[in-house]
Amino acid sequence: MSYPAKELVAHYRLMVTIREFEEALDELFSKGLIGGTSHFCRGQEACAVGAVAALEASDLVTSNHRGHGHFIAKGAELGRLMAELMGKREGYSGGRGGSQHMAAFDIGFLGSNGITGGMIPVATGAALTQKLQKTGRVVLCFFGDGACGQGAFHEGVNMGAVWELPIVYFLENNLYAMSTHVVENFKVTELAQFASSYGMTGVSVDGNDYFAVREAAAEAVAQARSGAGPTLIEARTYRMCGHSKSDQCEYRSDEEEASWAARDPLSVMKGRLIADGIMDEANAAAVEQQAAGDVAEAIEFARQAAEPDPDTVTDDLFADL
Ligand SMILES: Cc1ncc(C[n+]2csc(CCOP(=O)(O)OP(=O)(O)O)c2C)c(N)n1
Ligand SMILES: [Mg+2]
Repeated sequence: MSYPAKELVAHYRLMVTIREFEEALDELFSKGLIGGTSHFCRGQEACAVGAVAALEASDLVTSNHRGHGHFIAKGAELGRLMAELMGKREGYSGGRGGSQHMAAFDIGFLGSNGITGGMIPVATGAALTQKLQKTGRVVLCFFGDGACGQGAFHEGVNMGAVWELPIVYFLENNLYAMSTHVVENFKVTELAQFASSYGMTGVSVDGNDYFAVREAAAEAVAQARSGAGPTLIEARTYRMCGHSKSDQCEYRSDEEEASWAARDPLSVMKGRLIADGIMDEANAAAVEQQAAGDVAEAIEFARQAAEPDPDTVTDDLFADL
């Protein structure tokens, strides 16, 4: 499958933007400008950008705790995303949700969620809505290997398969759920095998290769939209960072980390675009500079943004105080 050159360069820029955004975030944490914790998707950018590339703009995405990349790929405004992380009023959740609790229904981003596997039933319900209301929209549901150990995964995908819902279950198998290796969590070696238990299509792809991800996602999206039901895509990837801010990765070997760093999805994409004559080193450097500029602008926007009004502290609460 060939794609327009302009689009591929734009998607490379998006992948670099995700990387730059989280690198900037790391620095803001160290300066104390952002508190709490956060889960970075460094190394998994091809999953987010490649899979979302297979969607129409009106399609829907659900995310998990490692969601900055998914949200940026779906069209998040970087400034509002950064403002959310800084707890500002202009943030996507008014500064109340932070990294793991952001949504933007207007661009079809139904939300990130800190509960492992928690969005799988939500995404399945959203897909049921699309089917009943005949909207023609597809739901793309991102989650990790750890989520496959949750009942919510098995109940959700079974329901999606039985009702032939317009949904793509996108599993980012980055080999670890916190410090637990995937072989300690599951007897099956290819997590895409779970699909056969539920009578649905299952495929395993190189999650560090934008093109492999996009092709698998495009097929799955077409199947879902045609009414032929869901696909479970297992994208094999690696988080090139700790699980969260406090993780020093002592459970992984230097050799393992180095072997995945050699297959960094940004380098893979850049190498492919240069080999195909779509970009040269100078174009790549310009794109990288643009991405860094976008992130710097977002930080400035967020720093200038207003703090939430203390009088609104009880707004949007369901419980009466
Ligand atoms: C129901 C639930 N159990 C445990 C946790 C603690 N927890 C947070 S992230 C995580 C691991 C998730 O692993 P995976 O799904 O593979 O995603 P990854 O972090 O690798 O992207 C766990 C166990 C949680 N957030 N929710
Ligand atoms: Mg994982």
